[in-house]
Amino acid sequence: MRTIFSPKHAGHSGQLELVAGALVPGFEKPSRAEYIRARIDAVGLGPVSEPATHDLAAALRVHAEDFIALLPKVWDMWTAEGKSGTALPFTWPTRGLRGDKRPERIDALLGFYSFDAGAGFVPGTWEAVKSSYDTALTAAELVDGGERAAFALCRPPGHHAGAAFMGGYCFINNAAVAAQWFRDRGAARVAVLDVDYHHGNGTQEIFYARPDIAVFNLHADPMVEFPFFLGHADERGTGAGEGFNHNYPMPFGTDWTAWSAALEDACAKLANYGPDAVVVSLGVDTFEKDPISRFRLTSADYPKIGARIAKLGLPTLFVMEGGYAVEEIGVNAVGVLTGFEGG
Ligand code: SP5
Ligand code: ZN
Repeated sequence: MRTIFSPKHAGHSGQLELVAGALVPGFEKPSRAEYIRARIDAVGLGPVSEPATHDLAAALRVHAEDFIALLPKVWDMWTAEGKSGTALPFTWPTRGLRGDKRPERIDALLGFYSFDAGAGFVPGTWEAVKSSYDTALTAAELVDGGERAAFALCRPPGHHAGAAFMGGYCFINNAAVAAQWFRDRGAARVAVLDVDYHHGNGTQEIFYARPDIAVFNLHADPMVEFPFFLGHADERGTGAGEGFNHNYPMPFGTDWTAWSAALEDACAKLANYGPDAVVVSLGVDTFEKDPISRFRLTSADYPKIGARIAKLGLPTLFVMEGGYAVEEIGVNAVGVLTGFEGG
């Protein structure tokens, strides 16, 4: 399997995030991608190449124009106000405030276009976000061109980003961009299978009213885990999209036995849906040693995930999402891919 990977991810580095009342170094750090990159070579997964540059048209198919227009400007607007450090919001237009007025100042704009303080900007953030987007599209082109599968080694991740908001380490929703791109290239139906530990709230929001892109999400119960405000089992889609969104919330401590039962159910429904392509939001923060998560998958489980996805027999794009146990992230993420290839 071919991998697309950009060294430009590394500029998104040193950003702080708010954890338990303190600003701490972000868990979503450059070494994550480097460990995966190294593991690809170690196991001989296949060639690795850099993405081609794309314009933002494919992003505008799933994101709001004003939101996408802001992203390249955030850092300059932040420093123009004399600020440094990590560009983070601190005010949000929640219930009881006005969400119809777009403020002028950058700190307010960050709140207007975020659902948390988890997507901080540093000087290299936009270039990394753009390279992650290019990575997803370039890998999608390989699958569209006839490859059985491809791996978009995206960083930063994307599945928490919605049509007009960032959050949860995510800025542009790479998996959603790719799924819509497959539709625009002629796929009648596309499925997104999100196996990250956290609910892919952005992907769900983007496709919630759509019957042509079905979304399957396996994740920790939002009653007790981030993103908290979406991801329940009763969220089944709306309007024409009713019945095309499938959530599998699971309790802390979920191991392979319970998790794989959910995967089996999702894969059966996915096969029945009959998509022309599958986009896998590949998070490996389900790992037992993940520092921010509470599932109990082991490294031996990840190849089994890949093998089950391969059994679908569909053109498959893997898009990297979360996973924060950096020393094992390469073994686990690439384990899914080698499992897919039957090795
Ligand atoms: C793509 C992805 O996996 N995003 C996850 C965003 C999670 N943000 C909330 C992090 C909460 C961290 N809690 C730290 C507990 C440390 N013991
Ligand atoms: Zn996650």
